[in-house]
Amino acid sequence: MINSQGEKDMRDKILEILMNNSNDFLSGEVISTQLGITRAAVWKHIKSLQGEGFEIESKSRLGYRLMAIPESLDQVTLREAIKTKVMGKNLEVHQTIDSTNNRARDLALEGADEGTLVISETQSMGRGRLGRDWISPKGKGIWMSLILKPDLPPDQAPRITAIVAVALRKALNKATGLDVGIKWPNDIIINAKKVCGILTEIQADIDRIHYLVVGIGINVNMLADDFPPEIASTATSLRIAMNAWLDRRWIIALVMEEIEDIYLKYTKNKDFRRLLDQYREYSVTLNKSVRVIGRDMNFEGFALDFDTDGSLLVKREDGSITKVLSGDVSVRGEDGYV
Ligand code: BTX
Repeated sequence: MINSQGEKDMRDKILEILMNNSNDFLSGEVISTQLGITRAAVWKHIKSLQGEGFEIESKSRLGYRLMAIPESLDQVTLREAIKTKVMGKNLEVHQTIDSTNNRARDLALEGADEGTLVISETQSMGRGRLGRDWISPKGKGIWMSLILKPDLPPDQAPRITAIVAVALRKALNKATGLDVGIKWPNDIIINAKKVCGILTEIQADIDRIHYLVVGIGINVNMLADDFPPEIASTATSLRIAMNAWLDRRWIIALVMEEIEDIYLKYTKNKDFRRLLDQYREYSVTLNKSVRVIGRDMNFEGFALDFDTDGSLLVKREDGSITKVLSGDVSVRGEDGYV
Protein backbone atom coordinates (compact mmCIF):
# COMPACT_ATOMS: atom_id res chain seq x y z
CA MET A 1 0.00 0.00 0.00
CA ILE A 2 1.47 3.33 -1.09
CA ASN A 3 0.38 6.16 1.14
CA SER A 4 3.12 8.69 1.92
CA GLN A 5 4.02 11.51 -0.49
CA GLY A 6 7.57 10.11 -0.76
CA GLU A 7 6.20 6.72 -1.78
CA LYS A 8 3.90 8.34 -4.32
CA ASP A 9 6.80 10.27 -5.83
CA MET A 10 8.78 7.01 -6.07
CA ARG A 11 5.83 5.26 -7.73
CA ASP A 12 5.67 8.12 -10.28
CA LYS A 13 9.41 7.89 -10.95
CA ILE A 14 9.27 4.13 -11.53
CA LEU A 15 6.28 4.57 -13.85
CA GLU A 16 8.13 7.30 -15.77
CA ILE A 17 11.16 5.04 -16.22
CA LEU A 18 8.97 2.18 -17.44
CA MET A 19 7.09 4.48 -19.86
CA ASN A 20 10.32 5.83 -21.31
CA ASN A 21 11.62 2.28 -21.88
CA SER A 22 8.48 0.46 -22.90
CA ASN A 23 10.16 -1.24 -25.88
CA ASP A 24 12.60 -3.11 -23.67
CA PHE A 25 12.77 -5.03 -20.45
CA LEU A 26 14.47 -3.13 -17.69
CA SER A 27 16.07 -5.02 -14.84
CA GLY A 28 15.06 -4.38 -11.26
CA GLU A 29 18.72 -3.73 -10.59
CA VAL A 30 18.98 -0.89 -13.14
CA ILE A 31 15.83 0.73 -11.73
CA SER A 32 16.94 0.32 -8.13
CA THR A 33 20.41 1.80 -8.83
CA GLN A 34 18.92 4.72 -10.75
CA LEU A 35 16.57 5.57 -7.90
CA GLY A 36 18.76 4.61 -4.97
CA ILE A 37 16.27 2.11 -3.51
CA THR A 38 16.37 -1.66 -2.99
CA ARG A 39 15.22 -4.17 -5.61
CA ALA A 40 12.60 -5.32 -3.14
CA ALA A 41 11.24 -1.78 -2.99
CA VAL A 42 11.10 -1.64 -6.80
CA TRP A 43 9.23 -4.94 -6.82
CA LYS A 44 6.75 -3.64 -4.24
CA HIS A 45 5.97 -0.62 -6.43
CA ILE A 46 5.63 -2.80 -9.54
CA LYS A 47 3.09 -4.99 -7.71
CA SER A 48 1.21 -1.93 -6.61
CA LEU A 49 1.16 -0.47 -10.15
CA GLN A 50 -0.15 -3.81 -11.43
CA GLY A 51 -2.85 -3.54 -8.80
CA GLU A 52 -3.80 -0.15 -10.24
CA GLY A 53 -4.26 -1.77 -13.65
CA PHE A 54 -0.89 -1.16 -15.31
CA GLU A 55 0.06 -4.25 -17.32
CA ILE A 56 3.69 -4.87 -16.48
CA GLU A 57 5.36 -8.02 -17.77
CA SER A 58 7.91 -9.41 -15.39
CA LYS A 59 10.57 -11.95 -16.51
CA SER A 60 13.28 -13.41 -14.38
CA ARG A 61 16.76 -12.23 -15.51
CA LEU A 62 15.22 -9.67 -17.91
CA GLY A 63 13.21 -7.52 -15.53
CA TYR A 64 10.08 -5.47 -16.18
CA ARG A 65 8.33 -4.11 -19.24
CA LEU A 66 5.26 -1.88 -19.42
CA MET A 67 2.70 -3.38 -21.81
CA ALA A 68 -0.43 -1.29 -21.28
CA ILE A 69 -1.75 1.50 -19.12
CA PRO A 70 -5.18 1.50 -17.49
CA GLU A 71 -8.01 3.76 -18.58
CA SER A 72 -8.05 5.58 -15.26
CA LEU A 73 -6.32 8.97 -15.28
CA ASP A 74 -2.97 9.33 -13.66
CA GLN A 75 -0.47 12.18 -13.39
CA VAL A 76 2.41 10.43 -15.15
CA THR A 77 0.53 9.05 -18.15
CA LEU A 78 -1.46 12.26 -18.57
CA ARG A 79 1.66 14.41 -18.48
CA GLU A 80 3.03 12.22 -21.25
CA ALA A 81 -0.14 12.74 -23.35
CA ILE A 82 -0.35 16.54 -22.97
CA LYS A 83 2.03 18.21 -25.41
CA THR A 84 1.27 21.87 -24.75
CA LYS A 85 3.74 24.42 -23.38
CA VAL A 86 1.54 26.23 -20.85
CA MET A 87 -1.92 24.70 -20.52
CA GLY A 88 -1.86 21.57 -18.38
CA LYS A 89 1.89 21.78 -17.92
CA ASN A 90 1.40 21.80 -14.14
CA LEU A 91 -0.97 19.02 -13.42
CA GLU A 92 -2.73 17.52 -10.43
CA VAL A 93 -4.81 14.38 -10.75
CA HIS A 94 -7.19 13.31 -7.97
CA GLN A 95 -9.26 10.17 -7.66
CA THR A 96 -11.98 12.04 -5.83
CA ILE A 97 -12.48 15.64 -4.74
CA ASP A 98 -15.35 17.97 -3.80
CA SER A 99 -14.91 20.22 -6.85
CA THR A 100 -11.86 20.71 -9.06
CA ASN A 101 -12.77 24.43 -9.13
CA ASN A 102 -12.24 24.60 -5.34
CA ARG A 103 -8.84 22.94 -5.54
CA ALA A 104 -7.75 25.13 -8.49
CA ARG A 105 -8.87 28.23 -6.54
CA ASP A 106 -6.74 27.16 -3.55
CA LEU A 107 -3.75 26.56 -5.81
CA ALA A 108 -4.25 29.96 -7.47
CA LEU A 109 -4.33 31.59 -4.03
CA GLU A 110 -1.02 29.86 -3.26
CA GLY A 111 0.41 31.43 -6.43
CA ALA A 112 0.12 28.55 -8.93
CA ASP A 113 1.16 29.38 -12.49
CA GLU A 114 -1.17 30.13 -15.35
CA GLY A 115 -2.08 26.88 -17.10
CA THR A 116 -2.15 24.79 -13.90
CA LEU A 117 -4.73 22.05 -14.36
CA VAL A 118 -6.63 20.07 -11.72
CA ILE A 119 -8.43 16.89 -12.79
CA SER A 120 -10.47 14.44 -10.78
CA GLU A 121 -11.97 11.07 -11.67
CA THR A 122 -15.11 12.07 -9.79
CA GLN A 123 -16.46 15.06 -7.84
CA SER A 124 -18.66 14.79 -4.77
CA MET A 125 -19.88 18.40 -5.11
CA GLY A 126 -19.37 19.27 -8.78
CA ARG A 127 -21.22 22.48 -9.51
CA GLY A 128 -22.62 24.47 -12.39
CA ARG A 129 -23.68 28.11 -12.39
CA LEU A 130 -26.07 29.65 -9.86
CA GLY A 131 -25.50 26.88 -7.35
CA ARG A 132 -26.68 24.13 -9.69
CA ASP A 133 -25.23 20.62 -9.45
CA TRP A 134 -22.94 19.06 -12.03
CA ILE A 135 -23.14 15.26 -12.25
CA SER A 136 -19.60 13.83 -12.38
CA PRO A 137 -19.66 10.01 -12.40
CA LYS A 138 -16.36 8.27 -11.73
CA GLY A 139 -14.12 7.63 -14.71
CA LYS A 140 -16.79 8.47 -17.28
CA GLY A 141 -16.04 12.08 -18.03
CA ILE A 142 -13.45 14.80 -17.85
CA TRP A 143 -13.90 16.97 -14.77
CA MET A 144 -11.16 19.56 -14.73
CA SER A 145 -10.28 23.17 -13.86
CA LEU A 146 -7.69 25.41 -15.45
CA ILE A 147 -6.08 28.48 -13.88
CA LEU A 148 -5.79 31.48 -16.21
CA LYS A 149 -4.37 34.91 -15.47
CA PRO A 150 -5.36 37.20 -18.32
CA ASP A 151 -4.43 40.85 -18.16
CA LEU A 152 -8.04 42.06 -18.40
CA PRO A 153 -10.49 44.13 -16.39
CA PRO A 154 -13.03 41.92 -14.58
CA ASP A 155 -15.97 43.01 -16.74
CA GLN A 156 -14.26 41.30 -19.66
CA ALA A 157 -14.06 37.90 -17.93
CA PRO A 158 -16.98 36.56 -20.04
CA ARG A 159 -14.63 36.86 -23.01
CA ILE A 160 -12.53 34.09 -21.48
CA THR A 161 -15.57 31.81 -21.21
CA ALA A 162 -16.21 32.55 -24.89
CA ILE A 163 -12.58 31.77 -25.80
CA VAL A 164 -12.72 28.47 -23.93
CA ALA A 165 -16.08 27.64 -25.54
CA VAL A 166 -14.64 28.21 -29.02
CA ALA A 167 -11.60 26.06 -28.15
CA LEU A 168 -13.74 23.27 -26.68
CA ARG A 169 -16.04 23.27 -29.69
CA LYS A 170 -13.07 22.86 -31.98
CA ALA A 171 -11.45 20.14 -29.86
CA LEU A 172 -14.68 18.11 -29.59
CA ASN A 173 -15.31 18.50 -33.31
CA LYS A 174 -11.79 17.18 -33.99
CA ALA A 175 -12.35 14.29 -31.58
CA THR A 176 -15.72 13.22 -33.03
CA GLY A 177 -16.05 14.66 -36.53
CA LEU A 178 -19.59 15.65 -35.49
CA ASP A 179 -21.31 19.04 -35.63
CA VAL A 180 -20.61 20.72 -32.31
CA GLY A 181 -22.33 23.96 -31.32
CA ILE A 182 -22.11 26.58 -28.58
CA LYS A 183 -25.16 27.51 -26.54
CA TRP A 184 -24.58 30.94 -25.00
CA PRO A 185 -22.88 31.43 -22.69
CA ASN A 186 -21.31 28.22 -21.48
CA ASP A 187 -22.64 24.99 -22.96
CA ILE A 188 -21.23 22.85 -25.72
CA ILE A 189 -23.91 21.05 -27.67
CA ILE A 190 -24.13 17.92 -29.80
CA ASN A 191 -27.44 16.80 -31.34
CA ALA A 192 -29.20 19.63 -29.46
CA LYS A 193 -28.05 18.25 -26.09
CA LYS A 194 -25.48 19.39 -23.55
CA VAL A 195 -22.24 17.41 -23.79
CA CYS A 196 -20.06 19.87 -21.91
CA GLY A 197 -20.39 22.82 -19.53
CA ILE A 198 -18.02 25.62 -18.54
CA LEU A 199 -18.00 27.32 -15.15
CA THR A 200 -15.78 30.40 -14.94
CA GLU A 201 -15.05 31.73 -11.46
CA ILE A 202 -13.09 34.89 -10.89
CA GLN A 203 -10.96 36.63 -8.29
CA ALA A 204 -10.45 40.27 -9.12
CA ASP A 205 -9.95 43.87 -7.97
CA ILE A 206 -12.17 46.54 -9.39
CA ASP A 207 -9.83 47.00 -12.36
CA ARG A 208 -7.81 43.82 -12.67
CA ILE A 209 -8.37 40.06 -12.75
CA HIS A 210 -6.06 38.20 -10.34
CA TYR A 211 -6.97 34.81 -11.70
CA LEU A 212 -9.76 32.90 -13.31
CA VAL A 213 -10.63 29.30 -12.65
CA VAL A 214 -12.23 27.79 -15.71
CA GLY A 215 -14.07 24.60 -14.80
CA ILE A 216 -14.78 22.26 -17.67
CA GLY A 217 -17.03 19.21 -17.50
CA ILE A 218 -17.13 16.93 -20.55
CA ASN A 219 -19.42 13.90 -20.68
CA VAL A 220 -17.20 11.39 -22.45
CA ASN A 221 -18.07 7.73 -21.90
CA MET A 222 -21.42 7.97 -20.14
CA LEU A 223 -24.29 5.83 -21.35
CA ALA A 224 -27.92 6.98 -21.25
CA ASP A 225 -28.58 5.39 -17.87
CA ASP A 226 -25.66 7.25 -16.27
CA PHE A 227 -27.78 10.42 -16.40
CA PRO A 228 -30.43 10.98 -13.73
CA PRO A 229 -33.99 11.25 -15.13
CA GLU A 230 -34.18 15.02 -14.68
CA ILE A 231 -31.42 15.63 -17.25
CA ALA A 232 -31.90 12.53 -19.42
CA SER A 233 -33.57 14.53 -22.20
CA THR A 234 -31.09 17.44 -22.20
CA ALA A 235 -27.72 15.73 -21.65
CA THR A 236 -25.61 13.57 -23.91
CA SER A 237 -22.08 12.17 -24.02
CA LEU A 238 -19.48 11.78 -26.76
CA ARG A 239 -19.95 8.01 -26.50
CA ILE A 240 -23.71 8.24 -27.02
CA ALA A 241 -23.24 10.61 -29.96
CA MET A 242 -20.47 8.52 -31.58
CA ASN A 243 -21.63 5.09 -30.50
CA ALA A 244 -18.03 4.50 -29.51
CA TRP A 245 -15.85 4.63 -26.42
CA LEU A 246 -13.26 7.43 -26.43
CA ASP A 247 -9.86 7.81 -24.79
CA ARG A 248 -10.11 10.63 -22.25
CA ARG A 249 -6.36 11.32 -22.25
CA TRP A 250 -6.45 12.08 -25.95
CA ILE A 251 -9.41 14.43 -25.52
CA ILE A 252 -7.78 16.27 -22.61
CA ALA A 253 -4.65 16.73 -24.75
CA LEU A 254 -6.75 18.04 -27.68
CA VAL A 255 -8.59 20.47 -25.41
CA MET A 256 -5.35 21.79 -23.91
CA GLU A 257 -3.91 22.31 -27.42
CA GLU A 258 -6.92 24.28 -28.62
CA ILE A 259 -7.18 26.42 -25.47
CA GLU A 260 -3.46 27.17 -25.64
CA ASP A 261 -3.66 28.12 -29.30
CA ILE A 262 -6.75 30.35 -29.09
CA TYR A 263 -6.10 31.87 -25.64
CA LEU A 264 -2.45 32.73 -26.27
CA LYS A 265 -3.31 34.27 -29.65
CA TYR A 266 -5.99 36.34 -27.97
CA THR A 267 -3.82 37.53 -25.09
CA LYS A 268 -1.21 38.60 -27.67
CA ASN A 269 -3.37 40.47 -30.16
CA LYS A 270 -6.48 41.17 -28.01
CA ASP A 271 -8.56 40.77 -31.18
CA PHE A 272 -11.84 39.64 -29.67
CA ARG A 273 -13.82 40.53 -32.79
CA ARG A 274 -12.21 37.70 -34.74
CA LEU A 275 -13.01 35.34 -31.94
CA LEU A 276 -16.60 36.54 -31.81
CA ASP A 277 -16.95 35.69 -35.49
CA GLN A 278 -16.12 32.08 -34.67
CA TYR A 279 -18.40 32.15 -31.65
CA ARG A 280 -21.24 33.45 -33.88
CA GLU A 281 -20.54 30.84 -36.57
CA TYR A 282 -21.14 27.97 -34.14
CA SER A 283 -23.77 29.55 -31.94
CA VAL A 284 -27.02 27.61 -31.55
CA THR A 285 -28.55 30.60 -29.70
CA LEU A 286 -28.39 33.42 -32.26
CA ASN A 287 -31.31 34.31 -34.51
CA LYS A 288 -33.73 32.38 -32.35
CA SER A 289 -36.59 33.30 -30.11
CA VAL A 290 -35.35 32.88 -26.57
CA ARG A 291 -36.65 33.13 -23.07
CA VAL A 292 -34.34 34.92 -20.68
CA ILE A 293 -34.77 33.69 -17.15
CA GLY A 294 -32.72 35.45 -14.52
CA ARG A 295 -32.81 36.37 -10.86
CA ASP A 296 -34.77 39.50 -11.57
CA MET A 297 -35.87 39.10 -15.15
CA ASN A 298 -38.02 36.79 -17.18
CA PHE A 299 -38.90 37.76 -20.72
CA GLU A 300 -39.08 36.54 -24.28
CA GLY A 301 -37.20 38.05 -27.16
CA PHE A 302 -35.06 37.44 -30.20
CA ALA A 303 -31.33 36.68 -29.83
CA LEU A 304 -29.85 39.36 -32.09
CA ASP A 305 -26.11 39.30 -31.56
CA PHE A 306 -23.24 39.14 -29.07
CA ASP A 307 -21.56 42.26 -27.76
CA THR A 308 -17.78 42.68 -27.63
CA ASP A 309 -17.74 41.92 -23.89
CA GLY A 310 -19.36 38.54 -24.56
CA SER A 311 -22.90 39.51 -23.50
CA LEU A 312 -26.02 38.60 -25.47
CA LEU A 313 -28.17 41.28 -27.12
CA VAL A 314 -31.86 40.40 -27.05
CA LYS A 315 -34.53 42.32 -28.96
CA ARG A 316 -37.76 42.51 -27.01
CA GLU A 317 -41.29 42.72 -28.39
CA ASP A 318 -41.42 46.50 -27.93
CA GLY A 319 -38.31 46.80 -30.13
CA SER A 320 -35.94 47.68 -27.29
CA ILE A 321 -32.64 45.83 -26.99
CA THR A 322 -31.61 44.31 -23.66
CA LYS A 323 -28.00 43.42 -22.96
CA VAL A 324 -27.91 40.13 -21.04
CA LEU A 325 -24.76 39.48 -19.05
CA SER A 326 -23.65 35.92 -18.60
CA GLY A 327 -23.89 34.66 -15.07
CA ASP A 328 -27.33 36.13 -14.36
CA VAL A 329 -29.51 34.17 -16.70
CA SER A 330 -30.47 30.97 -18.38
CA VAL A 331 -31.56 31.22 -21.95
CA ARG A 332 -33.96 28.66 -23.28
CA GLY A 333 -34.97 28.35 -26.89
CA GLU A 334 -38.70 28.32 -27.25
CA ASP A 335 -38.62 24.85 -28.75
CA GLY A 336 -36.92 23.23 -25.78
CA TYR A 337 -33.39 23.09 -24.51
CA VAL A 338 -31.47 24.74 -27.35
P1 BTX B 1 -24.85 25.07 -15.77
O1 BTX B 1 -25.35 25.76 -14.54
O2 BTX B 1 -25.02 25.75 -17.08
O3 BTX B 1 -25.48 23.64 -15.88
C1 BTX B 1 -25.88 22.90 -14.76
C2 BTX B 1 -27.14 22.15 -15.12
O4 BTX B 1 -26.87 21.20 -16.15
C3 BTX B 1 -27.72 21.34 -13.96
O5 BTX B 1 -28.65 22.10 -13.25
C4 BTX B 1 -28.36 20.14 -14.65
O6 BTX B 1 -29.63 20.50 -15.16
C5 BTX B 1 -27.48 19.94 -15.87
N1 BTX B 1 -26.39 18.96 -15.66
C6 BTX B 1 -25.82 18.56 -14.49
N2 BTX B 1 -24.83 17.69 -14.72
C7 BTX B 1 -24.78 17.52 -16.07
C8 BTX B 1 -23.95 16.73 -16.91
N3 BTX B 1 -22.96 15.96 -16.47
N4 BTX B 1 -24.21 16.81 -18.26
C9 BTX B 1 -25.17 17.60 -18.76
N5 BTX B 1 -25.98 18.34 -17.99
C10 BTX B 1 -25.77 18.32 -16.66
C11 BTX B 1 -22.50 24.25 -16.43
O7 BTX B 1 -23.32 24.82 -15.49
C12 BTX B 1 -21.05 24.29 -15.94
C13 BTX B 1 -20.59 22.97 -15.45
C14 BTX B 1 -19.12 22.95 -15.10
C15 BTX B 1 -18.70 21.63 -14.51
C16 BTX B 1 -17.24 21.59 -14.26
S1 BTX B 1 -16.69 19.98 -13.91
C17 BTX B 1 -15.17 20.56 -13.36
C18 BTX B 1 -15.44 21.86 -12.60
N6 BTX B 1 -15.68 21.61 -11.20
C19 BTX B 1 -16.93 21.96 -10.85
O8 BTX B 1 -17.41 21.85 -9.69
N7 BTX B 1 -17.59 22.43 -11.93
C20 BTX B 1 -16.75 22.46 -13.10
